Amino acid sequence: MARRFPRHLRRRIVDLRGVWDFRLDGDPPDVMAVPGCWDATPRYAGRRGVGVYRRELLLTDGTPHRLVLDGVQHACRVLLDGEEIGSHDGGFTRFAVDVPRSGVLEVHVDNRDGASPLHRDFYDWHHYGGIARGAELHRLGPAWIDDVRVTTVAVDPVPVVDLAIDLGGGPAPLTVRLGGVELRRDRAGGTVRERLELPGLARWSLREPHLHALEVRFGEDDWRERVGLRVVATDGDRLTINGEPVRLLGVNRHDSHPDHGFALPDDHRLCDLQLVERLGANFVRGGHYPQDETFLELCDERGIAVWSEATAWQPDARQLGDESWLGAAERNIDEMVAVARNHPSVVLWGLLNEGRSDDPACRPGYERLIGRLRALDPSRPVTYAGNHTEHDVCEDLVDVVGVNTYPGWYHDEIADVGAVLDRLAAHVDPSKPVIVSEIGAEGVRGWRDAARDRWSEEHQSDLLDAAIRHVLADGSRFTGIAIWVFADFRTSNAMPRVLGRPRNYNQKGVVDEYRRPKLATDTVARAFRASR
Ligand code: ADA
Repeated sequence: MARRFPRHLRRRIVDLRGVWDFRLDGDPPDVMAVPGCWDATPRYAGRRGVGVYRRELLLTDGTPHRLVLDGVQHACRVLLDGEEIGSHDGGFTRFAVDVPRSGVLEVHVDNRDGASPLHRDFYDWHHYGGIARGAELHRLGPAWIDDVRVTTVAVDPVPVVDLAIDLGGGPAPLTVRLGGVELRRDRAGGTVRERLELPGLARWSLREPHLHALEVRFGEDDWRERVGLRVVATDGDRLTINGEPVRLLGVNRHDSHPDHGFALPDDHRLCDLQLVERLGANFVRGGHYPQDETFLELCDERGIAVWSEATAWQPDARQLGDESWLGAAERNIDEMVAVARNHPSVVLWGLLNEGRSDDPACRPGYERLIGRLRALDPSRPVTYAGNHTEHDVCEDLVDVVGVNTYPGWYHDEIADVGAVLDRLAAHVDPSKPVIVSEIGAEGVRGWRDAARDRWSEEHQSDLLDAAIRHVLADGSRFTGIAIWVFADFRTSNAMPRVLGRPRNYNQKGVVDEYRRPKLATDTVARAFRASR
């Protein structure tokens, strides 16, 4: 959770990273790292249950204090001296719990199938358990800042941003500084809205990702962001940034690693981005859940576009008609937007991966969740990755159409890739951009085969080459491509999926789970770079 660009320099924050007391179900007392995932450690490999994390919390004074937890997989109850003070479901997002006094903190973390409606074993990934992205204790003081939301409303003729600042406590002086503009107000709590004109400030783009420091002070408290001035829109069948059409070339990415589960250290996230850059890519789809904030910060700096996606995998009418599932999905959307919205790299909001968008019974669920996203942030196009393109009844609800398809792997042959992509694209409203949001083949690293058969590195490489060249061809209908997938990843042990996943890994990675290259690495890099 420690950000590259610290959000607070003045607020008193105790970073709770370290080794906590831990006990999984009836096992003997033990210890576990925070951040960390217990089932990525040898003693608890593959274990499901309720892990109780324990440590003492000391409040420094009588002002409000808040415990901030990030990426608790998948659901938890938070207790202080045995009394419940909060609960949460859904991993991959950040949430806060008010802490009334000093005492012994326990976080009871549940990674069993269905502990959260958003995490089910039939999904095509392994649901590691733990406090995966960090924990902090914040002293808020007598006046504090709850949130800062920054939206670029225009870049021409001068950049203009809207700020919304949520304040607690007070009254106290409020100061806002951004790019030479300074505002001073005397305020008590509530939301402050300001519109700032920023003449002369450079814009953010994929090629020139300029960032500007925003500092908000309220009494003793502070909140800092890096602002990228850019407007994302669609113009007919193109996606634009600052009015310029962009082509998104990249990969889908799981935020996981065999040695760390979902608790990737920053050096691993940086390593992933270095490899993404080596591929010549400018785009990452966070499939299928919100990415860690440090990763977004690094994308902001490097001009890598991000499709930020709320957690879901193939929801059907059962989920999309179930109030508890929809409620959890809404909270997940709210929490994703809260973390990701100020990051200029996030150019698309995504949701409901491969949901039953062909089933009219699902449409009300799509309407509700897409409506939620648009209400929270009308400034970004919305999309979903669909695999029912020919019979889709929800496509009119989104701005950009994502198409998931596996020609040359689950059906058809490599020679058919172009025809299959074009046939699917022909079903999409011609006035909307289309992205190939998933395409790929399994390639077992080390399995080289002169016959270039399925599962070989050669077959995977040939397929990706064909797909990228088709998307980049003159007159292409496609605005982008996200290869499935950046790195191999552990998947669910549930039958029958495991029968199609040797080693229980999804091996459609361009690199393997330890980020070692396959033949496809160079092939993709050559094909992406040829477009520049
Ligand atoms: C789907 C799904 C991915 C992954 C992929 C595959 O399209 O969206 O999560 O499971 O298939 O590898 O088969």
